[in-house]
Amino acid sequence: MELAALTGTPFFSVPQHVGGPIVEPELRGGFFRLMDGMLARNQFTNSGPLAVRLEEEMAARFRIAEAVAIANGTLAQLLLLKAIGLVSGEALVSANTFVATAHACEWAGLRPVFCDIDPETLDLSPADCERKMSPGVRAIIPTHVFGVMADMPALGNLARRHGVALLADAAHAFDCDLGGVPPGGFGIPEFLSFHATKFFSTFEGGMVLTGDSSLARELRELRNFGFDRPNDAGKLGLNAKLPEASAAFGLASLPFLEGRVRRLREVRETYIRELADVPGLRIHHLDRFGRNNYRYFALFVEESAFGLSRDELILALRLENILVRDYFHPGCHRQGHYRNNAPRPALVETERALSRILALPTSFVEVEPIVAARAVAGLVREAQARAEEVRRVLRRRTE
Ligand code: T4K
Repeated sequence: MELAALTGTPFFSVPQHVGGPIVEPELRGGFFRLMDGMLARNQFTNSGPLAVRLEEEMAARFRIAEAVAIANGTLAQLLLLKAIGLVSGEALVSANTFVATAHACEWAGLRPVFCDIDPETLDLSPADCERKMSPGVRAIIPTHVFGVMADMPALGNLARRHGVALLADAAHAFDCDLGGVPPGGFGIPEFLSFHATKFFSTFEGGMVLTGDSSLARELRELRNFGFDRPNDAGKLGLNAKLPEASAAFGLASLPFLEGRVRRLREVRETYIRELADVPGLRIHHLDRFGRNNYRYFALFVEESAFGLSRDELILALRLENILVRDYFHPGCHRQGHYRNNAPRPALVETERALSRILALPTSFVEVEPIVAARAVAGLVREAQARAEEVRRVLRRRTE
């Protein structure tokens, strides 16, 4: 295959993103029908029938008593923290998560304390949480990165021993599980994100899963300005309701999720087939401990064996219009807002993983997914085979 770094011509004519929304063509009809109904009813928001139906569908899907729809994942976490009174002290969180996980803690009044990861799962390390436990810690909040669920039994044990709360960021974990137990199934509340980039999307959206109906009632009041009686805001709430149009998109997607996961798994299998023997690449496992939705495909680039650094490979692929990402490099602890609060000692496993990680696209625009995945893998192989030339060209471009 010819490389754009050497020829100047990108392989893909349109950008292929990690996280471009997934919309099956057949989904549109169902969505527009639901939108027609919404327009006819003239109810656009305020817990309309579509948002309520989405909550019922999700409660059944996750086998949980309560699914509370919220405007996005960040607000779902914030309201959950407020509802259970986690509004001061510290929370142990992973540095390998989207910055929203740490931000929502701070908005609630909890100072995030960044802990290292387990190098196999890339999730919060129970051992490092144990080391960082202190009298100020009130909660442990792992993130199920790429849908690989954190070690909930070990974290649950730790939380119980130290008398702190455990909840989880399940933003990536729609239709994922740990040994058959889905988010929400460990007896603690978990929150989801339905952002446009996610496996299951409502454009923007989020949800809290809980078995506790009084917590669910509290969340429903908090997302609606704190109204606990008509025209009487008994508590400090805000506006975090899920619009009907968002719920409509989610509901219209439901019949397609089985096919979606199958296609994503085929893309993954294609990548694995084509990349498994490339020197200097190691593929991140997703389903060793449970079910995954395969929305993400991540690998680690070992520069000495691959011939290019991870960042050089990113540049080479961007020239092909393949907009790969290095999620969640550089880690929350290195984001401007948190830089002065650097963890000590350094987060060795986090730094190691995040300096090598690369996420490839799993959904594609205007190209058949398997054909596209084969092409992406072919370009990665070619970059490795011609690493020296590619490096020379990239260096010249950045001089
Ligand atoms: N916890 C975790 C673990 C999370 O991953 C997230 C969100 C949250 C909590 C918070 O949940 P929300 O409050 O967001 O519901 C994106 C998303 O903006 C963010 O929601 C998401 N995580 C994060 C992992 O990814 P970026 O800045 O990395 O990517 P973004 O939004 O630029 O999208 C990626 C690419 O996809 C774009 O370059 C272009 C393409 N794209 C994106 C959108 C939104 C499209 O083609 N169409 C689109 O509509 O943050």
